[in-house]
Amino acid sequence: MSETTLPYTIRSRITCPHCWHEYSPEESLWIASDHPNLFGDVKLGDQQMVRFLPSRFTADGEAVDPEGQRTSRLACPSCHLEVARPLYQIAPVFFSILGAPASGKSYFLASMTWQMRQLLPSKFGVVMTDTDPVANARLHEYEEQQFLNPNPDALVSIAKTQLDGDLYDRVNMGTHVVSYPRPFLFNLQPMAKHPNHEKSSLVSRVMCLYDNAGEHFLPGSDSSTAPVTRHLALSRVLFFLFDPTQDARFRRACQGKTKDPQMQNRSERLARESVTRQDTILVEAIQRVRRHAGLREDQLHQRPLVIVVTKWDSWKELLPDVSHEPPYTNKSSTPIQFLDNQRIAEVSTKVGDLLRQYTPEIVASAEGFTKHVLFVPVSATGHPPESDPQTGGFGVRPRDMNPYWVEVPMLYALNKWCSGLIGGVEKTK
Ligand SMILES: Nc1nc2c(ncn2[C@@H]2O[C@H](COP(=O)(O)OP(=O)(O)OP(=O)(O)O)[C@@H](O)[C@H]2O)c(=O)[nH]1
Ligand SMILES: [Mg+2]
Ligand SMILES: [Zn+2]
Repeated sequence: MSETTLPYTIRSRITCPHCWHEYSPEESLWIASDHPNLFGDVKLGDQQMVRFLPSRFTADGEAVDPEGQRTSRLACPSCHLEVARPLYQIAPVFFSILGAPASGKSYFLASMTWQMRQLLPSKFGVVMTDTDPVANARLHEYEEQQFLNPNPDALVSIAKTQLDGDLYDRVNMGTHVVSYPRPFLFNLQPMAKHPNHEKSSLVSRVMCLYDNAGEHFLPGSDSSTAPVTRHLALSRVLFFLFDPTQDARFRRACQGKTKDPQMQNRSERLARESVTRQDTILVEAIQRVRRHAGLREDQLHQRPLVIVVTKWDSWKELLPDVSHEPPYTNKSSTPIQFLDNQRIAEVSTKVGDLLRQYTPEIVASAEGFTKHVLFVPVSATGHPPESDPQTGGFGVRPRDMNPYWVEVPMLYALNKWCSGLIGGVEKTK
């Protein structure tokens, strides 16, 4: 494939968002049209169209498949999974979201993407679109259930993320089958009112996120046949979700100060297990990153780590003077808003001090890993869950959904470590 076969500037290196293989665009495979003779791919099985290296192209840059039909869909030469076209034009940025089972990762993702879709165009002059709507379908389901539900009084819940199944793609590598987690992909591009609109090709990004099951971060659970957390190696920023409701010390401190059933006393055995678990997960993730980066145990990493403290609604009484008003501010001369970084830093200091008091081991592990640690409290629901008598689990009613600060960790990461899209103000007072 030469540059003239596609109607836009092509990046010289592409990173596959499924298997993280890096390749040059001319190595790409193409996905055959839906001709019945072309069903079946060696790596992906009978239900998928064959992947091929074309020898013929149409005048407008599409490939011609072995049955003479045109196709524009591209695939990774290593795993054969489809690589959406914007990844050939726009630089990707990978973010990893990690945390213990039930720490709130899936709710966080759904509320964050929902909030970002509303806020980015209206307040920050950035459009956020699905790079590949099919790949993002699961996240759409979550968002629709929580925020667009025609029955706002129904008790709904996001299912626990499975360790395998339809959130994963299975690829036959010849000697073994590998299971890759499906990425969620979003285009972020400056709008006409954005100061960097003219530099769109430089500052735009494809944001790549993954929803792992908490168990994937336990020692021994990432293998060559299920490389479920290899995105940690590429990740620009790590988001570690810490859940105070799983910590006996936080639960004790919140007694009488919350209505959240997750803060009720759990059995001593459960409490002990989950305390070790959250710390173990952070330490394990840090070790995986160190291994991939070739760092010694005592070397600090340059990579930022955001400790996202989830379920803020359930422990907010521990910091009664921290307001959850959005940390955005205006500059007189521009129509777009900026992050109030001073306020975010002040809140980070307070939340960091709180964690130092109750869970010093989390803070010590984080600060031993990198100089860039930020603590951000978030609430994905803004409301405690209720027990669902039908399932025995927890659910929320869509009418109660009132997330706060849930998009702040990502906006801050984009501002600080992926410059040009989201503006920030360091001193507001
Ligand atoms: N109070 C409160 N509860 C929350 C919030 N976000 C999630 N929860 C509850 O936390 C529980 C677990 O949330 P999930 O998002 O499914 O957790 P997860 O980290 O994806 O868990 P795994 O998929 O098992 O790894 C659910 O029962 C939610 O009701 C929040 O912002 N506030
Ligand atoms: Mg989940
Ligand atoms: Zn691939």
